[in-house]
Amino acid sequence: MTFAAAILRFESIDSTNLEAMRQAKAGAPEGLCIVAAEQTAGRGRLDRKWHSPKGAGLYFSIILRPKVEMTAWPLITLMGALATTDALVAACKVKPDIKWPNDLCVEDRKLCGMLAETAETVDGPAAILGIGINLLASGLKQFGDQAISIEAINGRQPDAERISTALIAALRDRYVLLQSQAGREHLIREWCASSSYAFDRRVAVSTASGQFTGLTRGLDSDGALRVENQEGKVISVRAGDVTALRPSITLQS
Ligand code: BT5
Repeated sequence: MTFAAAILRFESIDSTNLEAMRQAKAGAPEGLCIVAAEQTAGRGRLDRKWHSPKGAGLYFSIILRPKVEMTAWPLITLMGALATTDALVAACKVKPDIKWPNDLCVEDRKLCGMLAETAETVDGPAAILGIGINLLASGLKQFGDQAISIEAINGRQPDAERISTALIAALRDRYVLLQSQAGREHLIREWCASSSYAFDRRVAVSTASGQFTGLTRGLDSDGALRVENQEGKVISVRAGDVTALRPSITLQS
């Protein structure tokens, strides 16, 4: 149920997720990590890009072959968010907020993005978990106040090696836990305790089938975000973007 981590390093690569996918299809075992100093085609969700200039971020992917049914695979993104939080606390004393489903933010600015994908391989389906962490402030100007780096938070450049070592250790621990009995309930509980988005947050939700606003009401057991819409109906959001809205002001007469 656990893995021996090995790291493949690249100076420059298209995307660590794409390389992990190629390696998984070629039979790589779970635990293989891909780390690159630069990505020339770093990927976000829905064909978006992850800005990955040389030396300015940690660009990391890991191959997993989870022994849980596929309906629980969306929990891998949430597990990644918790493991990255553990690693940033341990290595840099930074405690980010988790924004559903795949962002870590500090002061509502994106510090880290996560991209979980699946790959069909001869050894069965694999999950590729990609994690991008902004280390340096340089190169983020184009995002204005939407993005932030560890350097900007701590006032000094972080030790990338220390973060990736802490990240692999945290991923191993969280992965073992996820596959243990009651591991999923534990994960959901801890996620909710680590995210200001879990409960009573006014959000705008944008999905392939439309947009609506509402109040967050925790997570389903498969990691879907529960959002109560204006009509009081709770909708489970499995894929989409969530944006925080300012709390509505109630005027008293
Ligand atoms: C994500 O997508 O946040 C997933 C990012 C995953 C990146 C890692 S790096 C290692 C591995 N290999 C890959 O190729 N990918 C993974 P999404 O939620 O769709 O957010 C993408 C959006 O974030 C973009 O459209 C930009 O607006 C913004 N963005 C791009 N680069 C950024 C950066 N470095 N810092 C903050 N925001 C960024």
